Amino acid sequence: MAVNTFTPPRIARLLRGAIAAAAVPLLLTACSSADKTDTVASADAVTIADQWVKAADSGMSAAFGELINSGDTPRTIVSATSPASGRIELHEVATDANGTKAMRPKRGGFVIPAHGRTRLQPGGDHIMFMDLHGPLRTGSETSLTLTFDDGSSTTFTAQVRDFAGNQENYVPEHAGGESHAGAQTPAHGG
Ligand SMILES: [Cu+2]
Repeated sequence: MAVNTFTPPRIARLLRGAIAAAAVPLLLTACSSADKTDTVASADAVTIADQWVKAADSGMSAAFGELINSGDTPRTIVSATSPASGRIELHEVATDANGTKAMRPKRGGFVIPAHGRTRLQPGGDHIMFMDLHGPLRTGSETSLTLTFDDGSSTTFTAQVRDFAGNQENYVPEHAGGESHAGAQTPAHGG
């Protein structure tokens, strides 16, 4: 349609537009190629959603939520800390030969698959608060820091909620029977 109007100023304007349009895809390419090198820290690739902590007066509690990995490689959480508990472990729930469910430290930590999710929930994997410094009251919040195997860490807050169902055996040392009545286990009001 503009075949007869190729005056020099018009061509220059067209060229300038073409160069500006080409610059945008170049920038996008640079960003996506950086992602593929896997230099992204795990803490930047993984987010948590729906996180919460079970209300408890003393002793033990647990945190739950959904871990979401937006990156191209699996990520692994190896430890956790919180000002609410002197010690925290990463637990799984297993069923023993007697059919009794008991929790235990999860070897290798929590793995979140590439572009996948790992759900921490009652009756399954959970972040175990082994030694509460004080009561966790319903409606309050506590902070929680997760550390990955690449050394990066992420801190978030989790709301304390009432939860009555799915009571696991939270003193695994007692799961084997009554023979260890005198074992050095944390006091457990229950
Ligand atoms: Cu546990």
